[in-house]
Amino acid sequence: MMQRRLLRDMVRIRCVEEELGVIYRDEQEMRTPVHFSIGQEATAVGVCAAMLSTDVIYSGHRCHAQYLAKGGDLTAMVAELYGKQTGCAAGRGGSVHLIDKTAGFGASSAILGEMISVAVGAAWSFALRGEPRVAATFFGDGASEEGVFHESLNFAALHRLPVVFVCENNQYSLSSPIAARQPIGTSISGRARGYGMPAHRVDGNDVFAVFEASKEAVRQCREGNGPCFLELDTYRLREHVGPNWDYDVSSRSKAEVESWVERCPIRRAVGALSISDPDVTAALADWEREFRAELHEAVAVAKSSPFPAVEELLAGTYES
Ligand SMILES: Cc1ncc(C[n+]2csc(CCOP(=O)(O)OP(=O)(O)O)c2C)c(N)n1
Repeated sequence: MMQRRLLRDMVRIRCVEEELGVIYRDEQEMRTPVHFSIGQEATAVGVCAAMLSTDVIYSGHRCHAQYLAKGGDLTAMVAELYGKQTGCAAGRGGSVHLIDKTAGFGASSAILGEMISVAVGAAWSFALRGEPRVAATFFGDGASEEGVFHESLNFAALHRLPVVFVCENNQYSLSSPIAARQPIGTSISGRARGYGMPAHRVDGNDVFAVFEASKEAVRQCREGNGPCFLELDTYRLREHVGPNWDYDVSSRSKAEVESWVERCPIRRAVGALSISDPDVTAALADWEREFRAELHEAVAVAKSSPFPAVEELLAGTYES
């Protein structure tokens, strides 16, 4: 049943990231910055569940959740974090440069906003070739302040391209709150509407609401009616980069973070589902065991894999 699948996918991402966070901190062997989506799983899962495997998504620095939700290979992702040749970017990219073409995960990049334009380019190619495929691009509220965001929305609206813009509004750009960066009364979805596309603001911690809104957005794109914008309100529970809680060191208060722990998308989905599906709590414990074991297996594979050979390091660059 779809609702269970949505919950299960969120639990998998949460388990993978929580375990990775502990190993990352304790071992110091993954030499890559890691931006976790702990607390934001509903956005990736709800949107990706509404897409087909032939559709393509793009993301930014906070990309593990979307990669996994779209069906990206976990073993290759973990190997990438360890910088190994078996990684999804052959150990050259690290956590912020994931890719899995088979799963329809086009690319991610740490340059804020860059992938918004690349997704528009992909959607343009679908339109020119007459392929019934849809592109989606995930980015934060901070990235919506980049010039490329505005150019991309304008171009996509002008050419009626099949692209879903997914803004994960977690209210912060590093430790800078949105109120310190945008004039009072600004609405990111409102700005998108100004470019002439439908834009919806949705509770991004309600996976079922995200899924319903995404189905509609993807349908509209696939039917050739042009782009659609989703602003999904959510909250990053851990520090901007790394596995720790940050309320002692950043501008976020403990009370604020805790209020969002209460609104955790997994808790909420369990609460909603357990009314009609009382066995879900028991299933949850089984899934957690399964996913934590799956992650540890991927870590073992990554550790036993080779680093790229020194003489191969320029392979794939412009110079080679
Ligand atoms: C072009 C560019 N400018 C600045 C940065 C530095 N930077 C990295 S992450 C980040 C904040 C991003 O905030 P947001 O887009 O809201 O995403 P979130 O981290 O909240 O998921 C910034 C400013 C960058 N990577 N690229």
